[in-house]
Amino acid sequence: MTTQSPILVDNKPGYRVITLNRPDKLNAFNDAMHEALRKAIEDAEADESCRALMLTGAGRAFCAGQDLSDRLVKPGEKPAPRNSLEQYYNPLIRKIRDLPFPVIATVNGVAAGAGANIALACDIVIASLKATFVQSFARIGLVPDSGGTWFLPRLAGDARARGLTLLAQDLTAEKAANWGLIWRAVDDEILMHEATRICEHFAQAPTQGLALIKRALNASANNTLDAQLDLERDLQRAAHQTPDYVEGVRAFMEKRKPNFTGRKT
Ligand code: T3D
Repeated sequence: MTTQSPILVDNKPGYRVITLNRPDKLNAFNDAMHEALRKAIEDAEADESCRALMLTGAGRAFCAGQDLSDRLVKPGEKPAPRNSLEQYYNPLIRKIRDLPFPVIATVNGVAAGAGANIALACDIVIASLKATFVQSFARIGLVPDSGGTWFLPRLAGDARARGLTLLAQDLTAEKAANWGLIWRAVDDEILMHEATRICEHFAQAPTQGLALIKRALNASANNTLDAQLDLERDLQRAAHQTPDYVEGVRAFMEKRKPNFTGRKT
């Protein structure tokens, strides 16, 4: 019997596609999938030619969060203390936010529990109109994790964050887009085409500048306007030193398409 890999990696020119691959479990996370995903992301980060990352799911789901079959407690026993947030989910969310290139969640189907919040942590979220986002935690007595209690109030506002997390109802991709939680909801038939176009765009974009934009946006949630203005000044100075800035201005003046390399020097 062959064991299927919990993560599939497809190296495309200028970007990588990582597919969560436990379709029978709606791509729920077990330790092996966490380890494989961590390695795949580290490999992408170490590859200088990788300028964007797509995260998607195999089969009919994006990801159903933690594999609950690993969490079943026998009658009369107490649940074992779990370290999975510290060990896996929190480093994953931090890594997605900190990667020096855009991360695109291509949400092909249901995204539940940590699966929903991993998608929301990505820079661009494009979803099939068939997809739903489910803060399912309260259905089983848990607290939203993987940044859900941070992202949701900021993306959707406090009232919607409370409704979504406390009622734990399904949110359609269409409503998620209307509420500003995600970038776009599109017909299922064109999802991969549209997501690929985004990745191909990023594969030829001024990557160093995009990394600086990510840093600015990541910091803005906790900064005063004064602090953010100072940060923008510093990041703009760094952007001015990139070859892609020089190329961008030159191409504009020469009325041609820029040829961005994404390189640091
Ligand atoms: O303990 C810690 O480490 C803390 C960390 C927590 C992070 C978390 O993510 S907690 C939240 C865990 N996830 C959930 O609570 C979601 C559970 N799944 C569902 O609520 C539903 O499956 C969905 C809403 C995602 C989809 O519903 P539906 O009706 O489309 O599919 P289904 O029939 O429920 O599921 C299909 C199969 O996938 C089914 O298996 P079967 O009967 O065909 O053999 C189901 O058991 C399996 N599956 C779905 N989600 C999980 C799962 N198996 C294990 N773990 C899952 N999370």
